[in-house]
Amino acid sequence: MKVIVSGPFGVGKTTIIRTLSEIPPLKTEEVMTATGAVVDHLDGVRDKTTTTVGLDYGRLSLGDDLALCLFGTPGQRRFHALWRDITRGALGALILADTRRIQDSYEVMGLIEEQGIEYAVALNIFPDSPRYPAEHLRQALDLAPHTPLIACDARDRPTSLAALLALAEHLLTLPPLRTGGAPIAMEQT
Ligand SMILES: Nc1nc2c(ncn2[C@@H]2O[C@H](COP(=O)(O)OP(=O)(O)OP(=O)(O)O)[C@@H](O)[C@H]2O)c(=O)[nH]1
Ligand SMILES: [Mg+2]
Repeated sequence: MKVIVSGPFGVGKTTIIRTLSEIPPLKTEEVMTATGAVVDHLDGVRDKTTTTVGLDYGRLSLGDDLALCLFGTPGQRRFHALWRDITRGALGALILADTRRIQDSYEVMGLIEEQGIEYAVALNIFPDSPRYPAEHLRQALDLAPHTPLIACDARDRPTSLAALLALAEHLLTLPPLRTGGAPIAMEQT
């Protein structure tokens, strides 16, 4: 089962895949430079020194006959051209959000919705993250009533696993057609 891990720049996508993966994750991290400082806003993640420039990949087996293949998207707009290929054929997405800048997740939610992919939202809680009642957050994110909203710490396996399982359970409750994700287009030869 192909699952996307997405969210805005610096929200913890690479971290949560590293936390969850049972194999050494594939990463495409590059050091951030002074040139990118104009567009790479480090508010809330000041110690961040690298950024994903391609994708992340990890895998997590759930029992003997189901493996979740976790594909992380790059967080920055300038890499959005890669999105279509990374998300193709995905059954669901875990979208990370940060309550210090919740509006940064809107664009990603829109992109995932455009692809017809069902998702759950996981709030990655940082030490200075403001806490809000769940119903306020659901309203701010304009979530459908059935969309799971969970809190996690991307560095912590139990809470990260709980977020992923909430997505998996959600996908399993949907009728088969709703879990198809975007159709896989035939390549032109
Ligand atoms: N305190 C705290 N720090 C975190 C948490 N998750 C990630 N971090 C830190 O926040 C920074 C961002 O993490 P990344 O996993 O690189 O974020 P990303 O979403 O993959 O970033 P891009 O790929 O550049 O968009 C890193 O410095 C992490 O160590 C968390 O849950 N709590
Ligand atoms: Mg990353």
